[in-house]
Amino acid sequence: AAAAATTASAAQSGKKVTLGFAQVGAESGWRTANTKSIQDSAKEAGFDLKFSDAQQKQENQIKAIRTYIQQKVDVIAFSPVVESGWDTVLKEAKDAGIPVILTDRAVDSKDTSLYKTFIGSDFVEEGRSAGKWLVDKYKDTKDTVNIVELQGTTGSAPANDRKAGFDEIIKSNPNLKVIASQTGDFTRAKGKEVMQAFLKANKNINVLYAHNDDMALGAIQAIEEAGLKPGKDIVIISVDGVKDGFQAASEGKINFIVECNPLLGGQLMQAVRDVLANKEIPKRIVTKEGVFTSEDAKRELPNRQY
Ligand code: GYE
Repeated sequence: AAAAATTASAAQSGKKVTLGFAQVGAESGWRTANTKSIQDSAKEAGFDLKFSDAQQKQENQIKAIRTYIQQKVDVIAFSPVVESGWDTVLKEAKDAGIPVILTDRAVDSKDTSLYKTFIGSDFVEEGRSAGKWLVDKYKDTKDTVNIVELQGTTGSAPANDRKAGFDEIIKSNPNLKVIASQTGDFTRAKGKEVMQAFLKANKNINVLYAHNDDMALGAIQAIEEAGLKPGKDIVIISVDGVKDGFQAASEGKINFIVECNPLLGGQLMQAVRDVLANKEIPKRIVTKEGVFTSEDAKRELPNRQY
């Protein structure tokens, strides 16, 4: 209670609100857009933003959070690189009376009092959307459909959930078979490398499901270098909907994109204000998004901001 009073009085005293944000890294186009949204929105809100990039390493994020605790920031926000292993550092923040807001990715902590809210997408639903499109596409096919999957960062919420949602839906058609599934760490370089290995090991790949656009874009290079046509010889589904993804989709190289909105900055700053004003806020704030075929992508591309 004493600590809560301290933050409340900091907000009331007219002193600039300090927000410590521990970002995952700069692994993808999605992440770049997300970082920009947070930086722009903090500026607009008049907050003092302390920003760190963990280069996709949990230990770096934990260090950054501990630094924010020492600096006595008003609020800590972060996008946890993986789901597990946060209880200790979150408890340290709680004991210091510093509220924590999760953005983009979830933690699997049993004690939900360790954070105020989680703002982000429903990744299971994204995986389901990808699966539904595929089930529909192959509903009349009698042959086996060989699927390869490029997973996001191992142990991350979007990798776990996008896989789970997709698997849940494609189960309904036993012809749809995931013949290989590996992490591409959400990056183009790794997406390309793993796709090259997939192509070498498997003669007959019909579908690629990539957990983000960047890995799909890397894989497209590998597919073209192997003399195959992305989007035709191999049907491609990805998640995010960044500009480069839309560009590839509008050229017919990606067949279906499930949108994941990176522009979380505005909602985050509002949540910071509410938390500091001791307002009740929902424990879960889900962002809204859509799905896009190649045709949709062609229309949408000129409007894409990121
Ligand atoms: O899909 C991917 C990024 O956590 C939703 O992280 C985010 C994911 C996004 O690297 O491109």
